[in-house]
Amino acid sequence: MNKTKVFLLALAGLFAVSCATNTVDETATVDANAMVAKKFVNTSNEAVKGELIIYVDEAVAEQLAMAECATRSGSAIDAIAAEIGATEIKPVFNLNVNGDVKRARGMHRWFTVTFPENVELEVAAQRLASVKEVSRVQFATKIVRPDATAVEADPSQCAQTRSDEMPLDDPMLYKQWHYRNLGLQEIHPNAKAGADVNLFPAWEITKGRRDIIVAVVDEGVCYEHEDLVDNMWINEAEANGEEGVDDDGNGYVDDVHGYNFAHNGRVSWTRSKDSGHGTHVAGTVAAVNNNGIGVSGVAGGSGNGDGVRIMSCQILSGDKDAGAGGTAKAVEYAADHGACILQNSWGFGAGQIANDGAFANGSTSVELEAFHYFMETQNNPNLEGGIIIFAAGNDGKAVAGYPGAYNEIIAVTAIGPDGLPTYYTNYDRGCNVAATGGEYAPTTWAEQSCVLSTVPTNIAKSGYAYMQGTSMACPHVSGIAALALSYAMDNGIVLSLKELKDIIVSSVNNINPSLNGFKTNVSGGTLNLASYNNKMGTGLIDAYRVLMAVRGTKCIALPIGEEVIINVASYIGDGTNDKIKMLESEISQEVIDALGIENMKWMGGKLMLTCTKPGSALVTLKYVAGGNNVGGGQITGGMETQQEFAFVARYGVTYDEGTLEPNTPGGWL
Ligand SMILES: [Ca+2]
Ligand SMILES: [Ca+2]
Ligand SMILES: [Ca+2]
Repeated sequence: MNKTKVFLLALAGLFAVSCATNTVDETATVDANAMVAKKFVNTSNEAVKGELIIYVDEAVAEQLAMAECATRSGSAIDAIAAEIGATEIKPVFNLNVNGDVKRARGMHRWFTVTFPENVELEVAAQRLASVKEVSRVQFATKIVRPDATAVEADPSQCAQTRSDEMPLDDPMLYKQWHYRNLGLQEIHPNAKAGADVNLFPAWEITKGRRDIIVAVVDEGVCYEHEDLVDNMWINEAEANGEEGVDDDGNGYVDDVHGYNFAHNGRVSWTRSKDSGHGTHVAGTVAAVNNNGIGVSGVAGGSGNGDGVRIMSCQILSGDKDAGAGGTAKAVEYAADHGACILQNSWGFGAGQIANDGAFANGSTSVELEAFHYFMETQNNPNLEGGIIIFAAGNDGKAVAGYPGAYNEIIAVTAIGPDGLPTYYTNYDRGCNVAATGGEYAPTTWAEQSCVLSTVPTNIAKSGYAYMQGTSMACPHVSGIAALALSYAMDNGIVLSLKELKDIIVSSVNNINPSLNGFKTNVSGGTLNLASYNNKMGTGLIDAYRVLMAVRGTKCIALPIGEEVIINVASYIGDGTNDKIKMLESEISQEVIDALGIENMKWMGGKLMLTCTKPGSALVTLKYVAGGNNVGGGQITGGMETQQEFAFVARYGVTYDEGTLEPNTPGGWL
């Protein structure tokens, strides 16, 4: 996550500067200055010099688009453009692709104005804002690099040394505790079984689909990486075209696997200051599965060319970033070229944008314009729109950074292998759901407790490394969103964007019961866990529950090591219907093994059992609906019926001390 200080809407500062120059009609000038100040989308804090973004009215947009010279468009802007020495005024968005739709949305009204860097930025902004036809002025805030350190994973150290059966043959999968956590001390002294995204049972249902494209907005993705190359999105016209030529006429030269919006060229990952961050994130979403090498990706397929595809929308490159306009174009590119999931492990500093109003209060930024375009573009027949997922940020603050904090975007917090909040994660306001982001083990700083994924070989010779951060938690959720969509496609289910978001934030396991006392963090400090209670989003995302929600199967959460009673009536209707009586149903050995079920018995139409380990399984429960006399083989008026349920056993599940029934969390189902 970057730590940019941006977007603070401190209009008062600009206002004061303007007033000081005021000599004639004070009231009129103050009013005019107030009008000008209202046009600013953000402040000049951390802004790039020599560049501003403006939003103009229809007529000026036409004139600027036609103009060959920045200062001679025949529009109201010419005089100011000449005054600030503007060298270029270019539309932000690419109207060559999907132009009619973009014009209807007003996207053609955004322009990037370029002028000499020695021109005072605030003065240039004030001058442009003084033009009546300019309704918004945005500073191009610098995006600071995510502060990511990759620690090389040595494949020989990562080879499987235990005898557990793994679902895929990727040799390093067994070190990816973030997918399936067995609670091993070799990973982390306080590792907790089941503190994971419950991926293995989800993989029994789907591992991805080729026709789903996930755009990674980040550093460049190393598309040559041995464990990513087969899951890269390919722009066929460019792949089979000529170098240096825009073969598909989309306005971008040689955009074979995406585009570098920071350096305007090919996707890259070898400049100094490149950290491997984009490649790491991409590997979590869709490293190639079951290919006998490296790691596994959440939606990386089964080894039969069926992984989801990664598109690299590069906004960070060496010491450059794409700025506000370039970032907006990167998001636009994703929407224009088929992506339906937008993976974003970047953002602005927590608390620097106060709230949704400050982010989008009638002065929508150019990035938000692009986000809305992405969300409202349908690229997949089974998802009505595009889903945007962001890291919540690593400031350790009780608020997510924007854009993730925005209400239409999912912001992901991070837990460690101990199932507890990490020392760095943001939490509380604006945070929606938690995932595994890893955290160095206290005192030992052992890296195995971070997230293991792919990096370019110029970052780590082996091509694999550990990193920690909400940046690493976020792609777990993007990958799970891809699995949800894969499963929806397999079953002909069409999801609205809201339905998919609802499924993701409600298919979670509760982490609150563990949030008491203190946790020693890696640098010897302590976290007061109670301050995270109910604030890590809805809970820890569970890939299996997500798929069950897509399928429409109810989940029954079961605690571990506690005797509980399952009464099917609690899960039907409003849960209080005494005309539903459970019949003895077959619980297969497979289910018993998956959850380590002990002491199972049927008593009075209820099922009593104890789970001894984390696990997930499907169970069909039979019951009599509407019967008022069940027993002794006699049923009066009842209809024998059955329903499929998913049992999910996890630590921290609570139950009613009186009835011994597990508490049923509300939510999507
Ligand atoms: Ca092209
Ligand atoms: Ca080309
Ligand atoms: Ca692999």
